[in-house]
Amino acid sequence: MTIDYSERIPNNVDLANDRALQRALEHWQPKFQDWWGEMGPNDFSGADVYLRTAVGVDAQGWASYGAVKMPDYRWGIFLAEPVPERTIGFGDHFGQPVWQQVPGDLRSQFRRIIVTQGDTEPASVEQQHLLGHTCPSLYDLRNLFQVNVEEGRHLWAMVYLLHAYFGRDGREEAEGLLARHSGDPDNPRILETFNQPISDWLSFFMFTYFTDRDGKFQLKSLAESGFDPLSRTCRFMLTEEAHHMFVGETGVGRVVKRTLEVMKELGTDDPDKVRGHGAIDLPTLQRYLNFWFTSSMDLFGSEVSSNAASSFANGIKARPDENQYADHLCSEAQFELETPQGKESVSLRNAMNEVLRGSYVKDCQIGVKRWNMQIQRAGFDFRLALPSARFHRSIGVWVNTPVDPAGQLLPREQYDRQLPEWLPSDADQAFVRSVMQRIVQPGKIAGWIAPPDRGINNLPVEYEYVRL
Ligand code: BYC
Ligand code: FE
Ligand code: FE
Repeated sequence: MTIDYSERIPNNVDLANDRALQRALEHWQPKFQDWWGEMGPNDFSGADVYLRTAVGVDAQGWASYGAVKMPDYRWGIFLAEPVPERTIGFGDHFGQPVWQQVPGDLRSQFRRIIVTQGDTEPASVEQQHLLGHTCPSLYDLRNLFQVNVEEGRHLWAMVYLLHAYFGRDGREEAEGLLARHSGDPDNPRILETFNQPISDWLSFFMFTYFTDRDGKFQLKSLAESGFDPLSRTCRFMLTEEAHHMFVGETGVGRVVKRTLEVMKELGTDDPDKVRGHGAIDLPTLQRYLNFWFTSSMDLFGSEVSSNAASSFANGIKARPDENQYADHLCSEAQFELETPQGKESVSLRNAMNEVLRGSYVKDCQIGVKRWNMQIQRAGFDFRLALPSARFHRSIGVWVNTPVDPAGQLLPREQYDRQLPEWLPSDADQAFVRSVMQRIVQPGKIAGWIAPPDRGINNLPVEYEYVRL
């Protein structure tokens, strides 16, 4: 089905033929726009931004590019094409046809997961609300806004499901998604990472590398869902997500590149000298990485989780790329878990969060390897590393355990003394903020980051991606 842009809400779900649903969503639309105007990048409402907009849902050529003022962005509802005769690929309903409606007994479980997913999307826009003011280039400013409008669209994706399949409860939850706010002490976002401020661009790049990658893995496991509309929604969201992680990987890579240039020029890796030259030293990058990686690890939930087991059993949420596994029932299998008390064997279904987290960690390694290649080629010994999964955890069996980034148990007082060395200190953050000077001349770039290798959609790097 093609996307209909003549409608008030662009969509490929034939909204025009469901008047009640259309009315309900058109009622929510101005509330979304108000939220965007208040919590989004509202100081840039008048800017022309070179944005991509979805025009189809097939993998090839799904987007069109052009200058758009963000408040006029056409947020819509786009589901990937249905797979004919699709069946449920895991759990107790294995082999049965997928559901086009939510089974009554699974309503609250599905709703909870959809709400949790939906909650992260506007949260990230709120977290990045002021970043535009300190952009290192127009190219980066455009990427920030591209990510922001697409996270707004991901909110639409979940709100569509809530309105279309969950009746009055769903409509209430859709209101809640605009009422909670990142970091609001009275009404915070559901998952902790989404209440952390993102007040500098290094955090933004770490967030899009590590936290959007949690999005990738969660969406992949929901794309396996037995509830077909959820699966199709998530499949299309994944095509958008790839760019967000690209922004993160290349963003960190460009910071590393610039830092190495300065290190070579000065002939030293002394952090103070590197900083004195306006670049961000590698140990500081490592501390930012430690923070965002460990926070994102918590997003997978506890290692042992009855919620995860029942989501798998009930056909709600599988493993990413479920068809790569031989056993789709997992009713007998066990999983060896590492806990502070030693090895423990748990049922595989109960360990599904840990399985997901394991695939995530592997994927995270890829970028770290690339960044380290850059450092190695420049002739320096420093290496970035993902900290151990035990380090600095706020969820699961390792909570409050004094382990260092290498995963070694430490005496509590030594841990407390050393922890500040492993995470961004106030001074680190103040320094990083101090180099974040706004650069908005086309083709110019801030001194702490290298220019990108290429521009957007085959345009040159110096293209005026945002006309302020
Ligand atoms: N912070 O059984 P447990 C994205 C709660 S990112 C706070 O261990 P479960 C994006 C949990 O909710 C992808 N609370 O975990 C990225 C539960 O609470 P209740 C987001 C947490 O339920 C960048 C309790 O602890 N999508 O798209 O198996 C930009 C016990 O939970 C946290 C999803 O997460 C935490 N970190 O799994 C924009 C997919 N962790 O119910 C967007 C949907 C756990 O006892 N969510 N808790 O009050 C899920 O599948 C699951 O809810 C979770 C947790 C994986 C989050
Ligand atoms: Fe998203
Ligand atoms: Fe994203």
